Amino acid sequence: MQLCGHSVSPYFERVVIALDIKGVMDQVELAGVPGGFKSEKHFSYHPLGKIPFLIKDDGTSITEGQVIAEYLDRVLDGPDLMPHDFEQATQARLIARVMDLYFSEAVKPFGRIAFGGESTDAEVEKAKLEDIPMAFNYLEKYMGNGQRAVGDDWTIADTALIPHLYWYGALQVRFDLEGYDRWPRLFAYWNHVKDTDIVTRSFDRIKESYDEFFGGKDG
Ligand SMILES: N[C@@H](CCC(=O)N[C@@H](CS)C(=O)NCC(=O)O)C(=O)O
Repeated sequence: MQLCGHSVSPYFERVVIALDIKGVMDQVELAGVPGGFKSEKHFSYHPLGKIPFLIKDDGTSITEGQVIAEYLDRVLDGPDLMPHDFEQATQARLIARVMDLYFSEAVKPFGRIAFGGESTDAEVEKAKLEDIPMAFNYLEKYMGNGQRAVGDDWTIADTALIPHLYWYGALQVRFDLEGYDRWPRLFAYWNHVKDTDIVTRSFDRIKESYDEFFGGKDG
């Protein structure tokens, strides 16, 4: 199987984190974007021309980072990242969904500026004072209080959180965004995981990927 995309994308990187936690990095080829980004071949695998996508051995593809991560969790060896307890599994999926739907939407004005685009002052202020705190309030409700996002073991929730929190950290420094202090569970979570090998390796991959694309300017 080929996992296509680049670690600069939080949706791609979460799948790589899943492979790393499961100890199966050697079972999936990290393939960039075959044919080039937005090529005809790219669109043949992903109708929107986005990353990530997974090319299975039969040549068909799966899109959406969360769906790919769940798929690989089921078909590959290693510890299960979807909790067996259904309540915990629901909590894990909720955390991933809050990050994907609300947090990533909230930080968009900063993302545009960081990646060379533009946002109005009003958009930036709203993101800083309303949308990001609201997304974190939502997340806080569903964060666990163990060693990891849900319970004490790595789950699919951690794979969703880690890359998004990398980007929040980068934006926080650049745009003077607030820390996690207002959200005790998120704050404690980050202190538990930020120096783990899983997070360190992920951050190294994201930085390397960013430098590849943007020459190491920021991030
Ligand atoms: N909902 C998708 C989001 C994927 C996504 O937005 N990928 C971005 C990179 S972070 C992309 O490919 N953008 C290029 C484009 O939209 O043209 C997922 O979860 O995989």
